[in-house]
Amino acid sequence: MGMDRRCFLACLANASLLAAAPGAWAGSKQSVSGTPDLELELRASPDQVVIFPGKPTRVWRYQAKVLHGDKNAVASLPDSHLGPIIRVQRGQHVRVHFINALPQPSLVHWHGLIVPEAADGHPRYVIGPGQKYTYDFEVRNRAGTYWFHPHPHGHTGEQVYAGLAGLFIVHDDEEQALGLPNDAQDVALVLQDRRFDRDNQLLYLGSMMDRMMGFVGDTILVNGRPDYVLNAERRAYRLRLLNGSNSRIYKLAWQDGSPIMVIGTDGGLLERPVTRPYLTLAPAERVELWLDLSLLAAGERLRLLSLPFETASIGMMGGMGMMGGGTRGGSSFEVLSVQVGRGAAQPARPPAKLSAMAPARAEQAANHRSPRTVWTTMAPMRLGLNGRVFEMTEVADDEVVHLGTTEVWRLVNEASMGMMGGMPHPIHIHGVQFRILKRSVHPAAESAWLGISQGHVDEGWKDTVLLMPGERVDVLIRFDGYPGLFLYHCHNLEHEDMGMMRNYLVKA
Ligand SMILES: [Cu+2]
Repeated sequence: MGMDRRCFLACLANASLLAAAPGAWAGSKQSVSGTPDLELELRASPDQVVIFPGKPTRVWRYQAKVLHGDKNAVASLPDSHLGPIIRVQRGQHVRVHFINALPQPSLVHWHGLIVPEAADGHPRYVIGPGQKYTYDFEVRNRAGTYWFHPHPHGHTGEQVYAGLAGLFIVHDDEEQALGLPNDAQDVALVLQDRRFDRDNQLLYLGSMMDRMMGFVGDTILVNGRPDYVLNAERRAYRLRLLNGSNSRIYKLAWQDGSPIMVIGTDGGLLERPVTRPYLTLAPAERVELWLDLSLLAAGERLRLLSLPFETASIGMMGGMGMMGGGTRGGSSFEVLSVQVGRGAAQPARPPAKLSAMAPARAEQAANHRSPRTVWTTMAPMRLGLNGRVFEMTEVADDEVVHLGTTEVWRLVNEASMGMMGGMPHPIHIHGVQFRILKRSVHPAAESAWLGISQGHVDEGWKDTVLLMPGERVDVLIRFDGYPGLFLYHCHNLEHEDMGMMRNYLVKA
């Protein structure tokens, strides 16, 4: 808690310094000049919404309006305080004027997008209440489901928790030629867990344990609503799932046991559809599903469950089953249900080929024989990366990469296996989309790992990868975005806020 406060004050100090610095208001230095294709005002402010009968719930929310460009580029997430959904075409120049109408410093990170450093939402660009910041970037990413959320150091968890999470959906020509389900059949679903008090108000971080393990709620919300029902027709759907939870990992499965068909991951479409018996979805990860409801009977209800799983089989916590019990695993619970309509079935097939993807091989990286290694570390009550915690502008010698190069990063989650019995860490790297080369697991942690490892979709482009206790994952990263200071961190938001985050520098 002390560390949090210190960071908060440091952030404020930083904000005031930056406010006076030239360029801080101008957004990106590498911005495209001229009139943007899409210009938005995005405002974050407190609001009240009715989630349960009785008192409305106090939330924080984003609201956007189009100042210039396609008026349909912004849509609200239906019946939700989350969102909005911003839809763009690859190659478009986007300018977003962010207005912080919150009582706290904030800023916007465009999760998964390759944008210049000044537009990436690094916490050093935080702005205070009442201030404004302009994000200016060209959409370089492939068609896919990206998202945006606050990133002020020490307060990301509470701000996302309060309701700040929107979707940024990119379309491109390759994707549009596929004729995938669109309009009402293209559905975004944000999965979150929350706790509420008797007055319907959000509760956050009850204990030190919440902070160390990550917050878990006892109520599942989809698009900000409990007991979520998607009313659907008997035809094919494209479901875009975002795990917008602070720390909860889902093991998703259809209740009828049918396999889950996946067509996309964090960075867009896969080469071809794949199926999984269940899906493991860690915080910040996205998957796109193909769901053919023409196969179901009229009026049927299909439930999406989260199945129980262990997070660790070793050490104190795992041994006592604390992490496996109750909120994280324990028993199955329903995430959402799909109510199938009574109209005629309209069968459809997913395209056999979705997207062109070059194979990813370790040999493409100059350092493949000696990968750059990132260890999760845990000094007592101090989670870190390679033994370090976040410092606003600090970069160590081994945190420098060069623009235009390709590297293997070996992410290792073995150090935390001891005292706390192991914790999952979803690692997010800003400024890039990467490929997963291989996973392996320490023998002592294998049994828990086997319970979720069939649910990864490692074939596609990723910006966030789950490291289970005892796991190591090699990822292939090409630094072909922008030079500057970018972040890599745990996307368990409580871990991130405690400092399990570091800068890396991309040198031009
Ligand atoms: Cu973590």
